[in-house]
Amino acid sequence: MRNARVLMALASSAAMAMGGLLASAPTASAASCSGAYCVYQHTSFAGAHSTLWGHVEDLSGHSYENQPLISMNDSISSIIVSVSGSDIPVRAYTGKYQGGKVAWFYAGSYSNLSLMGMNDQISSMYW
Ligand SMILES: [Ca+2]
Repeated sequence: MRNARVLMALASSAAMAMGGLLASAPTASAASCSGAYCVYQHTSFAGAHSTLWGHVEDLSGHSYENQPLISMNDSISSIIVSVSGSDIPVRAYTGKYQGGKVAWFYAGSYSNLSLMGMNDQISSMYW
């Protein structure tokens, strides 16, 4: 009985240490995506955002789901592609209807589209 109590105490302090590590890790992010992919107005998954499942052939006709007055066209700066879409990359184009330059996004978090020359340039997306 006494040994069990000691083990319990050790386990809970280990859990607290883990929690502290997770909370302070620089790579930890509160952002998560419940769709096939999510797009964000700003870098680091900030600002207006939308959860998407399929094609958007002309982003100029679409605003962010939580900011109806802000167009998604030429404004997306970060993207999360969820694990559920891991085998199929999301294709993002600088022109509508697959025009212009294209970038492929496999499952993962892309916090700054400037790194691939796509910041504020995406006009259509396919998955
Ligand atoms: Ca932007």
